[in-house]
Amino acid sequence: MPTALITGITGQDGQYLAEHLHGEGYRVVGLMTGQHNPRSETVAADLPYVELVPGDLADLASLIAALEYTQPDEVYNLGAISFVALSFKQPELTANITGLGVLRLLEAIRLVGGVDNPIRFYQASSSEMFGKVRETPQNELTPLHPRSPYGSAKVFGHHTTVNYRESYGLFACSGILFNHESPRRGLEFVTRKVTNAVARIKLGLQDEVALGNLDAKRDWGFAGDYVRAMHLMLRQPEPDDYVIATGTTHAVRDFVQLAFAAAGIDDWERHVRIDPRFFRPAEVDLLVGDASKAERVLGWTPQMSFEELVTTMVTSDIEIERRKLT
Ligand code: GDR
Repeated sequence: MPTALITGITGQDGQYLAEHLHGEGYRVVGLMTGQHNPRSETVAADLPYVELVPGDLADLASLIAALEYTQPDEVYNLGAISFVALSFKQPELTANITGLGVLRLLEAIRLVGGVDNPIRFYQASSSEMFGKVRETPQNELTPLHPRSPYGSAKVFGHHTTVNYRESYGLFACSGILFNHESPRRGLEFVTRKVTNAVARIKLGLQDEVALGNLDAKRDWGFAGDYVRAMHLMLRQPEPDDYVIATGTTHAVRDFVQLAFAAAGIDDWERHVRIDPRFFRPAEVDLLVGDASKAERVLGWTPQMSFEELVTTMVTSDIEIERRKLT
């Protein structure tokens, strides 16, 4: 039975990946930060087959101990300060966890794995690295120009992953994932913030939602589709980097309109207030990915359409909010 160690096990992607790997016959171990972390109870309830080990991306010794105990075949680094807006408020913390955390984990893998290092490593890189985009669509060779402390930290993590592959021969892959969403998305991200608000407006629990820049364009896919790509990368004969995206882009405004429409509300503008607090010091205006390499080499294509994704999230949030009422 192969063993996978996942950092960021409590996040959206950690949950989908754990389910996927469990279904593939893996022993799944999650790295859990903190003392009496309340999220460990959620993991135990939702993913009872996941084993938890203590460890922190800020603490190299704890990563070494976690690897020695787990003896993983594959390590997926999904742990990060992942909210771009927060990274402007806590840039040093973001650099430490999202950036240096990658270096620490790679060092731990190098030390524990030894000379014929069998541990395969996946780094969750991000389309935020493209930032002020130099070309459209963006592919694996597009120059990077990050626009936030989060984007800069991800660039460091990405280059470090490539560097460990080239320096030490590690089987290290970087998946450059464009935005991926689901009913499990955190409420701070714009998609889930909107679908949650739409559900509450539909049920008469609130009247409006405050948002920032509606003109930004994103390539939004379904997280469940994207974790399959992570696994496929580590199953190849050679390590490499891949863009994972749908190849279509929509403005935040389109997402909002479609989400309201999915709940049968047509006059969406009446329910949206623009609040400058949600604008960022620097914005990523347009993202659209070219995932043709992933299709060609990994045989990966996304299954869920944008429209289906929006409808699924709205339907799920209406159900969640309804349940709270009863
Ligand atoms: P992003 O996701 O920054 O692309 O990073 P997010 O959903 O936070 O923002 C998307 C776009 O929506 C605009 N926006 C708002 N965003 C939020 N969160 N809240 C608002 O009220 C709001 N109004 C408008 C933003 O300005 C932005 O342009 C996500 C994260 O998951 C990263 O961790 C990941 O690496 C990338 O996707 C790929």
